[in-house]
Amino acid sequence: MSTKPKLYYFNGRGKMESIRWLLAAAGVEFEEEFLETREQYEKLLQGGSLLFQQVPMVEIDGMRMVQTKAILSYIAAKYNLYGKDLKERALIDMYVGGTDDLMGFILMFPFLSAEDKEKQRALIVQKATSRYFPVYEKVLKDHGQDFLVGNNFSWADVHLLEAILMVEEKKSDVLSGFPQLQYLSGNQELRIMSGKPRLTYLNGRGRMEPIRWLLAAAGVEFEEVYLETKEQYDKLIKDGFLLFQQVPLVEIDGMKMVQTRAIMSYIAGKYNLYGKDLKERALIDMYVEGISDLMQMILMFPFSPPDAKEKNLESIKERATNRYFPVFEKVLKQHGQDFLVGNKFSWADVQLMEAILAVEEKVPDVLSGFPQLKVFKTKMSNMPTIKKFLQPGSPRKPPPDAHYVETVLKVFKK
Ligand SMILES: N[C@@H](CCC(=O)N[C@@H](CS)C(=O)NCC(=O)O)C(=O)O
Repeated sequence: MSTKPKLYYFNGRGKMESIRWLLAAAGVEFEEEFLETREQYEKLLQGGSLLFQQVPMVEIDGMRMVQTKAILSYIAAKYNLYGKDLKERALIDMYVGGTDDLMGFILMFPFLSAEDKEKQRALIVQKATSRYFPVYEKVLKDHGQDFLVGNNFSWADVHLLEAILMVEEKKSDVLSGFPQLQYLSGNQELRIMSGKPRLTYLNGRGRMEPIRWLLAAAGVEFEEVYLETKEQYDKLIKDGFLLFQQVPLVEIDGMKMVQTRAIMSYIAGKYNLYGKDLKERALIDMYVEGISDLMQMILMFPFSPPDAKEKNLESIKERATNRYFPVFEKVLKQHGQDFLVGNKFSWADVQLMEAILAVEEKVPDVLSGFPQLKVFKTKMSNMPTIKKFLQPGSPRKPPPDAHYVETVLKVFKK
């Protein structure tokens, strides 16, 4: 199973383009296999990959999905682009449906004769300007928000932007009577094009490592800026990047986020790793905070004076074995599920996996009395995104060494 979603289609827009748009808008990288020959198509058929003998087909999370709408719904829900409740979802479905009808006029355009093309171009512009665009213009004007539904970026916005650009290709000034849509398209383009989250921290684990874990587990690629000098750090403060003059800093979705916990909540929420309701969220928060307390001891370990190291190591071992790991061993044993909360992969699982590996580096046999955690570790290691993160060359950082400690002290010297 590949880590990234893999898309099977022709090397052109067609029905796959909306899927590409939605993945791109969610910040998810994907692979593509372009169908060029009949043999390729037949191979897919024979392998049983195409439920209705049709593409688009997308391999994602161990499934071979067909039916464009079903694929889009799955991606929208997975990456939190599908509203916060059923009513928002209904609204998004209606808007996406309308936009889709408009796009239907465009999809067949390339296959028309030159004469029919001119007629179709006029029809597309007429439908866009008299039926569909006025709806969205009014919605945006009436509620005065940046996005179509629930003041949140959603699939409806992504789909509309795709349609706007397609209609603009047919008539470049088609938005001239639609000021709200002009704003929306500029705004969303920026958002979608703004690309990967950018992480600023030292070139080591520290407080950024759980953020790297979470993004990696969510399958999100990111860029990193490493602080090597005090001047770099002072400049960030001077330029107003660091709200409390501290890193981690994560630039994401147009925000300059600081405070590890806030950053991780945002990422967990955005990528649907934060439970299905407030109660699941509360449980995830409790687990994550407990694990963070343990991780705090590991975080500070390299900075402890040599004569305190042995004692501190003993405390880490004691707390892991007697306080934290037994909790998760019991949770997993009692509900018998693969994941800590709600039978679904969440931020809590990511955090526990990071902690298990970090403690094992210090106390290799720490899991000897925890059979459930051993199974959990194996399962987590085989999740495609985590598997990839654990491989050499990933953004995962090595344990802190003397050079790292020196750099931290140098960069943050008062
Ligand atoms: N509560 C903050 C604490 C951040 C923090 O202590 N960052 C350290 C680096 S790991 C820092 O920037 N220290 C410089 C300073 O506090 O002046 C968070 O979780 O992000």
